[in-house]
Amino acid sequence: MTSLLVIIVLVLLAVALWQLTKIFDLTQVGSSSDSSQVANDKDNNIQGYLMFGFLAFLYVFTIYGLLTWGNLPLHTPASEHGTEVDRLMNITWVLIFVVQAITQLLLHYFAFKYKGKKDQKALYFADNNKLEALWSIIPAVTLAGLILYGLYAWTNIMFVDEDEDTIVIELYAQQFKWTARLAGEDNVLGKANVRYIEGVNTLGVDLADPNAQDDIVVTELHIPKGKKVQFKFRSQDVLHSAYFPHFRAQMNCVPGMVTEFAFTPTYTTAEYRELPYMIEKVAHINELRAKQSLDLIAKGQPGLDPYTFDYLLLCNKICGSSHYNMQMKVVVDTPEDYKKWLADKTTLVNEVKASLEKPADDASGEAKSNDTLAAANEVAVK
Ligand SMILES: [Cu+2]
Repeated sequence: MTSLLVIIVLVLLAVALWQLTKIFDLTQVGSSSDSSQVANDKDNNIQGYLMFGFLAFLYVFTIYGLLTWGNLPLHTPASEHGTEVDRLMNITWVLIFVVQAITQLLLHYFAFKYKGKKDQKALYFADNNKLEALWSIIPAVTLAGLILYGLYAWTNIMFVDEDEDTIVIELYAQQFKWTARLAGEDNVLGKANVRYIEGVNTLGVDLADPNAQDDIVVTELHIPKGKKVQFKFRSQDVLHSAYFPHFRAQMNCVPGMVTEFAFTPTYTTAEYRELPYMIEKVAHINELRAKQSLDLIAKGQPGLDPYTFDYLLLCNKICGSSHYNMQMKVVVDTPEDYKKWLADKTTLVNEVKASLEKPADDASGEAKSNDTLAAANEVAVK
């Protein structure tokens, strides 16, 4: 509402200003000054120099932006293919930067050089084949090179050797959370379909499928360092996009189909936290949080906890009202820690069994799925 009022006030101010200039023009009628609507040499000169002014603004703002926000892009990639993605990205940036700097200079310089002059006629110039060939071929070859390099990098990244030893994990997207399913000892995921969704079985796994017997469902994802993880994505409702910024990986999650992406993590969470750039970044975030905490405490509210870095899986497709908060913590462990983490996990089949036994003792006879899941976990741990 406030912003609407501000907009209305701004519009009214603009209208008032416009009316005032009109009145001012009317007061000048009959005076000796040049009231012609055609630009004279003086006007053209001013416009010509303004062109240079704008060029200077562009350059100064670009340098300012690089200095102020240049540290914000993602830093060290945490996956094997990440360096390849970053190289492609950096080449593209450098190319764009150089071409932009030169073409803007030429554009503004020529606008100044060929500004209007009294009695000067424009030269009629039909075409120049040499020039046209030059400015068509150079961008075409550059772009083709860039695209071919991109395709080559993409094919390399997406290729998974069938004989390669990988870990298969399903990521299930729904408004607004992620759930992971580990393929278990056989490393094959059991079939799944939305029709099988019932109670604890929130991913719709076909519990009769032999491959599903050892599948494990988790809400916090752990993966081991140095081993290729093959992710298979499904979506329950709308389009989502699985985005692992630190691993330079992103893939759409499409209802009705399975999409894939595989990568090999190269830093454990603990190692990544120790990178000098990350230590500095976390210290800066905590400085800001400490300041904000003081304000909050002064208002009688609880302060903020200090931040520690964690890898995240985010949703990168605007999928609804809580899209911004659709995330899952991803922990990269050493292979030994990964084994330890995996050791006490219960299979989905056992969870379902436990949940079916539970309501029998339950007077109400029906337990909500979350409660059932917790209950099944409890039974399993015992
Ligand atoms: Cu989403």
